[in-house]
Amino acid sequence: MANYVEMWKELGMDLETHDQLCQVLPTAFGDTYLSQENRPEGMDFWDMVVADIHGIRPAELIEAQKNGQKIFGTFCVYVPDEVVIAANGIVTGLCGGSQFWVPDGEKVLPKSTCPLIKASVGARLGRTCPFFRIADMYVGETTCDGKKKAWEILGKDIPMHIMDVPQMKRSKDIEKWAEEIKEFAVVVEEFTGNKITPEKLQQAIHIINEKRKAMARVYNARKAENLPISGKDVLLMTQIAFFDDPERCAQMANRLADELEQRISDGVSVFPEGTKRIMITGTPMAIPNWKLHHIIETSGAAVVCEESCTGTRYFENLVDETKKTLEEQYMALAERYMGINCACFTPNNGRIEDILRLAKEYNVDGVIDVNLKFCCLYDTEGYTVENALKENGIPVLGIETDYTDADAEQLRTRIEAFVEMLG
Ligand code: BJ8
Repeated sequence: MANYVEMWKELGMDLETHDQLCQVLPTAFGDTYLSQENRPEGMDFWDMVVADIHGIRPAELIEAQKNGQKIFGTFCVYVPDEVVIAANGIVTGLCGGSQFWVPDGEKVLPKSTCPLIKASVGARLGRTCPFFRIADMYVGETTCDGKKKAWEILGKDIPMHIMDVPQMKRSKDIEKWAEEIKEFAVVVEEFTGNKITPEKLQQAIHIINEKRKAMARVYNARKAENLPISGKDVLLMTQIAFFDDPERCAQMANRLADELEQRISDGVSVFPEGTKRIMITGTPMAIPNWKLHHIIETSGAAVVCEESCTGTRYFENLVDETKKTLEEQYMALAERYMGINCACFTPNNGRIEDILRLAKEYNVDGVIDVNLKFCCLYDTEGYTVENALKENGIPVLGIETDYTDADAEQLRTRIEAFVEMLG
């Protein structure tokens, strides 16, 4: 990553501390990813992105800024990328997934805040992530209390727009969300200086739908009996999808899906026959949080699906592309985004239905319901999730963890016992 030092300097980054991250990441990636055997060749793209994760894409974004484009940093899958793209803006996901950023977050947040929020705030305030430095505007949302308060702190450091996500999903809530999207569009237009037209929005909707379809193809390949790809590799694709160019993401995911479909017809599997199939449900795993997948896939099981925002919640359901006016398009966006089932909604029966449906579609042997420490929403909903799974005869293991490695051995023992029990 050495070639990018000048760029990082210009971004006002803390180079000394950032250097420490650059030193540990390649080893962590090598141990977790490159140690896998028979990986699909199509993963070479994502390996390349990770190898220069703070270099290649940030450099592209800076180039785009020089050409007058604005970068919007987001933290939640409810924020509609389509609106930003329609105004010739660029979206980059900003959720922090490393313990490295947590201490800087803890300087301003209570320790009893979820690590995702602490890492996200720490990455900005500690000046150790180029993406957080590059974004011209952050877009927050009112999903959980921790995030709401974090936006107030981040908003002192950078322009911040907050979208008010409803707490329920009645028709009036969906209409409210359409209004919120419309207001966001005005903010984006003013910030970028570009008008959003129905044609531009339709084009943006198409681009993001194509990305969703391509990712769904990769996920579909995991439904096969012979698993052509590891869960870890798919997680990496999904994590990078949050900050990559959406058209390139679709192209690369389609290329990977072609290879996986070929592997399925050739009977190629990256796991031995009979490997137990695990679905993960719960809180998102932002890059470089590969901890749980790595433990599961080195404990005799395979992750075949993630019911999370770094999984099916990110790409399932398309936006209706047939709408012709902005009003209709905002409503179509609201309907699609309100179809995401995050634990911040009440009631949230849709999520339970999703989990049971996915367990069947991916033919899972067991479910690991994971909760990031101090996430009250997913922790509480875990009770309903686990009961529903048990009632349907699907073994489930509930886990709470954070970004540290302190509990890795304990988790391994519990997961190994769970996998053995599935046998
Ligand atoms: S749609 S899951 S991306 S809010 S884990 S920060 S909820 S305390 S990340 Fe999320 Fe949007 Fe929901 Fe998905 Fe809060 Fe919980 Fe932390 Fe969370």
